[in-house]
Order: sequence, then C-alpha cells, then structure tokens
Amino acid sequence: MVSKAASDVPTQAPPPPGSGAGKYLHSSVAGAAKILVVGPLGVGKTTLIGTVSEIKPLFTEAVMTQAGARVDTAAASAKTTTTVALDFGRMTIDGELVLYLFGTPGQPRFLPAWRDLAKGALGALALVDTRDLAASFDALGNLEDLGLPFAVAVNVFPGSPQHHTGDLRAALDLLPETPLVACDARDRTSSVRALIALVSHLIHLATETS
Ligand SMILES: Nc1nc2c(ncn2[C@@H]2O[C@H](COP(=O)(O)OP(=O)(O)OP(=O)(O)O)[C@@H](O)[C@H]2O)c(=O)[nH]1
Ligand SMILES: [Mg+2]
Repeated sequence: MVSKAASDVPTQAPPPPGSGAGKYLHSSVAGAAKILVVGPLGVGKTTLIGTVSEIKPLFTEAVMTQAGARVDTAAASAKTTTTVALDFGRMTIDGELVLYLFGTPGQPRFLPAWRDLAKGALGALALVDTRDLAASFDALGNLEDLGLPFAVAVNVFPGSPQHHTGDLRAALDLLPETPLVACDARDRTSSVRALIALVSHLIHLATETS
C-alpha cells in the first residue's frame, strides 16, 4: 500500500559519467541507441518526446475512439487525441550518443504491437502517473516480458499524490537497481535527466556483462 507522504523521489538523475557515458555506449552501440518511451494512456509520452527532440518529431495522433475513451485514467480525462502508431524523435547525449526515441501507444489494445516496436531497442523509459499507479502495471509487465531494461520516471501532474520512494518502488514492484526519478514531461531539463538516468542504467548493465 502506498502511503501519502512528502515525495522523496529524486528529481535529479545521477550525473552521467561525463563524456565517458557516450563513449562507452559509442563503442558498444556504434553511437546510436533505440529507446522506447512507454506508459499508460495520457501519461505524457508524446509530450516528453516533443520536449526533448532536436528534430521535428513524428506524431501519429488520432481523435480518441469509443474504445479509447472507455479507458478512463486520471491523466487521460481531458484528452481528445491519442497516439495510434508511434511517436519518433531524436536526442543527442554528450554530443556523441544519439538516442532514437520511439513512443508507444498508451491504449492497452496496442500492447501486443510493442513486440515489433521493441525490436532492436536497448531499453525503455517508463512514465508513471501517481494518480493511477495501477494503470502502469500492464506497461511495466510488458517490458519485463520483453526482457527490456528500463528506468521509471514519475511524470508529475497538478494534484499528483506524493509518495516515499520505497513505497513507490514497492507498489510498482521495481527491482532495487531500476532507476526511479521524477520529471515534468513539458520541461526539457527534467526530461533529459530522466533519459540520462536510463542511459546510465544501460551503461551499468553493459559494464556488468562485459
Ligand atoms: N501538468 C502536466 N501535464 C502534462 C504533463 N505531461 C503531459 N501533460 C499533458 O497531458 C496530456 C497528455 O499528454 P500526452 O503526451 O498526449 O500523453 P501520451 O502518454 O502520449 O498519451 P497516449 O498517446 O494517448 O497514450 C497533454 O495534454 C499534455 O499537455 C506534465 O508533466 N504535467
Ligand atoms: Mg501519445
């Protein structure tokens, strides 16, 4: 059970290990990494990719259908459109590591489509809305099924309940090593920090297995 308390979810990801971060991944992934941005309906995936992308992002928004409208999450209540195929953007870290960002559709009926979208991906950033934690379970479970390493970013909305990190980790059933950070998908600095937390995690995993 998540208790209400002052949030201690870190808003700053651990700093990347300088230009070494990019250099390490540069040698292992030839300077480019495919990253998924996942999460439930309306959690802010499209917003985050639009915020950080250094190219004009590709969006595939469509007016919500009846099927989509029935999925009533806190974040989705004021939305009229939803991603129906994918979002695409690009962000460079350290001037040398290019992240190709693929946003997934949030509607549960599209979960099976992730299998194709995840091909060649190195990891995922999973966005979570604390106003409806249960809405994230499908996305996190899908990442585990795919064996895709991920970091979790709490996208903070007005009125979002604040939780102690330990309570949140327990509620989301996260492994101890899975990064958990807070972000505002509309803010570039905090969104980039969330992606850097993921990249740092991927570097750590790659270092462990090399
Ligand atoms: N207050 C606040 N609003 C946000 C934040 N992130 C996104 N929003 C708003 O929430 C709405 C949903 O954002 P989207 O980016 O479309 O969400 P999505 O996860 O791509 O949604 P689907 O594609 O339908 O799954 C938009 O109106 C955003 O402006 C945030 O961090 N804070
Ligand atoms: Mg979207």
